[in-house]
Amino acid sequence: MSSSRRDFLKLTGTTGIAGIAGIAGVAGATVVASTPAEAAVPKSLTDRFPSWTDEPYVHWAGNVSLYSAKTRAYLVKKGLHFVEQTPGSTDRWKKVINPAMGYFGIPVLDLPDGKFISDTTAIIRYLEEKHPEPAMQPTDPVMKALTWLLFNFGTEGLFLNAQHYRWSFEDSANFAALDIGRALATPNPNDAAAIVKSGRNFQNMKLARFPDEVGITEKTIPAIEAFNALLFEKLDLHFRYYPYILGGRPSVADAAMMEAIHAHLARDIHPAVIMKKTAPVLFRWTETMSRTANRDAELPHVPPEYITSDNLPYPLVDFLRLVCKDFGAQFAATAKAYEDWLAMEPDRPEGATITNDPGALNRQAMGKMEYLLKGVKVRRDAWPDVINMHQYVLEVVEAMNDSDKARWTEVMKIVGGEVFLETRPSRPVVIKKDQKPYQFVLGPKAG
Ligand SMILES: N[C@@H](CCC(=O)N[C@@H](CS)C(=O)NCC(=O)O)C(=O)O
Repeated sequence: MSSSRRDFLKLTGTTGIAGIAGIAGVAGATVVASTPAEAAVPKSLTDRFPSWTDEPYVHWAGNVSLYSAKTRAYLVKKGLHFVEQTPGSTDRWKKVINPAMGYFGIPVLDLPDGKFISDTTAIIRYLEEKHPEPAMQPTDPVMKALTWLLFNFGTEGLFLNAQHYRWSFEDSANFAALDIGRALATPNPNDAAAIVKSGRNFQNMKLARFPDEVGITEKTIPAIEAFNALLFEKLDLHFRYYPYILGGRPSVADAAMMEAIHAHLARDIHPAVIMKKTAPVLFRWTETMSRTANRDAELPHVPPEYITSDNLPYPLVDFLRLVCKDFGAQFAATAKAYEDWLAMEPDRPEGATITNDPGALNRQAMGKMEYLLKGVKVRRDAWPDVINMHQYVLEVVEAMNDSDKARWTEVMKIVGGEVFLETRPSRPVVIKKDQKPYQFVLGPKAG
């Protein structure tokens, strides 16, 4: 059987409705190879819906997956034609993607030419360049820098919130484990026991690693929860006035924030109840971000434009202060861990993998870092992703004229973001996730 990307484009045989009380009925679809002839769409429909004839992007993802929610929200709001597929036991995943990457990691984006890209940031940077319109970032340089800062925050600043609220509560954990089992289901998606077992194995692996790897412990949990309560409160207020984080138009920052806020906090049982009770408008934002229409039903008067940097509304400023304080501390510790890692072996060649644990390449740890979250010390692995994303902020700032630079500095000072002004990695972190070695690697030495 060919392992072409067409293997999974057509699902047939949704049998097993009778099994509705059990898992078998849900997963009765069979994956079959579809040929161009089989995939043909009647002419009457192709005339009305031309995009049906385009080759779609394939988003290898999981509905339950944290990072998949970022790329999915991006694809939806960008208006790109895509289909989503869980890895399961499909040939292309097993025989092509997984061996090429050398580790399991989703999401992955299949391109029409047979190539693929892994990593949410690499995928979004690629698509923004390939499809400049409609842009998912403001043109005003100050707002654009802010967008990439929030992109970094949304991608890595809420990891502890996401994992704590999923795995520390039995109801949430049971729900997620079942969903994960289905996404990974192999070899038989109808085997309920195997699905539950696969999800449970994943859960046990995560729970065993979280205290040391990311610092979720009895001591840090109260701080994570205090931070989460403030996050919900501030975002709920902002979204009463604006449908998106930067105003009347969605951006890559919204997409990144969907990662934790939608995939875990709005879907998992325990945090979803907290969100619906304490931050219902934030919950509505997760729905708005999941559909293609950009105008929000409750906020039709907001023009479809980004907020301008000379007119930042108070709730947004207040939220940015929270980001700068709490993510700022994590960011500063990551930057220090990176410089320490560089200093350990200053002559590493360009292209060297940024890690101190070559066995763990999905999450490349550079060493341990420590920072304070709500006054409590968090000790955890530092990841190069955060430095890579900061470079996109610096790129925008470097291209600014003097008056924009002055404005950016002023805004950052107002919201307590000095650390984002001052931090400049001494060697670039290069994202290389569209070809081997599918890793973050070192860029050249300066000068
Ligand atoms: N930096 C990656 C992280 C992707 C990632 O960690 N994905 C999770 C699923 S949400 C995964 O594949 N985990 C596999 C594992 O932990 O073994 C990205 O932005 O895409």
